[in-house]
Amino acid sequence: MGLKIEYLNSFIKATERGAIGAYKFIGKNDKISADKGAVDEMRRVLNNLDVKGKVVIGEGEMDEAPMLFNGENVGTGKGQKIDIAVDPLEGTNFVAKNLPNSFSVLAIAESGKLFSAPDTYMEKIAIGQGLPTNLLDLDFSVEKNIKLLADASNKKVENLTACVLKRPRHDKIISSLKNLNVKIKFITDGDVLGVISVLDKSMNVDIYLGIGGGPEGVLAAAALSCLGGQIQVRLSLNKDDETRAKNHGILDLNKKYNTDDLIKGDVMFFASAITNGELVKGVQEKEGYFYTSTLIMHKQSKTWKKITNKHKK
Ligand code: VTB
Repeated sequence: MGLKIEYLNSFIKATERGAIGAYKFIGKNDKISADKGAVDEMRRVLNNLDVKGKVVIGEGEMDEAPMLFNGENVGTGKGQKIDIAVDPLEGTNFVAKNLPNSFSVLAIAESGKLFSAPDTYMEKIAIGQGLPTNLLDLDFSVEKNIKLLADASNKKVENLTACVLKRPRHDKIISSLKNLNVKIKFITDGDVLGVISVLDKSMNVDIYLGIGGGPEGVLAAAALSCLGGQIQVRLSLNKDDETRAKNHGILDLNKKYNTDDLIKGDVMFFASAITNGELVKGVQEKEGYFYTSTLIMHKQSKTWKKITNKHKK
């Protein structure tokens, strides 16, 4: 069945407005207001859409009382039942400090088809399209994964680039990559873009490795699933997190999930830039209008496009 094609035109408004909502907080050193600006705007759009939507990846658990919480129903209640994953402001630090690559992000799938990840850490390994299925594995050493990738993509190990979130927890991965002479692209935040950069040749990233947010992992998986990229993930939990994971119905805490376990069936992915991004331009304000640029992907129609729209202020 799949998602209705017209959702490409309606759901884009949710990330566009999310980006505009955060825009006025760029460089204001106020992460909380920036996030709230994005959430409020995105939520308003979602509640006007003719769908029976359920947020399966949101801003947190209901008892923490945020808006767009996990389990929140959105939409008018008329129309198709769908699952929604949101990150209204991916890269709060980037907006607060006026740095590139902050986005408002959303993915949708048919009801019951998106993995509801808890808000915990997650190990991730991701590669782009056109490679053998399940080529890499989180249980292989970095050396083995890199060699497999080099062979499969017909490149020399030293010509591969790995994207890694700069954190002390990645020191071991980083030293293995250095020993192999792999090029490293460090990011300081924003691993949704980090992961999906394996899809876009212009970003020159062959593999993403490391531990980041669980919800961000599912959003990135939605994008990879649209274009035939691959990700494997596993929750990375401390003691308190175990209850969180169990509340999400996860019984096997050590399970490794591949792209098709995270995203089943059709999926759409939207990312509107807030500050300027490597993939699309940030929000611009000119002569009474906001201009937003959004990366859109849809699995069933094999869509990958960048759209700039004009919004009256
Ligand atoms: C991760 C990553 C996100 O924040 O959640 C990170 O997935 C937080 O990691 O993309 P630390 O706790 O190590 O700071 C982001 O980078 C931005 O939301």
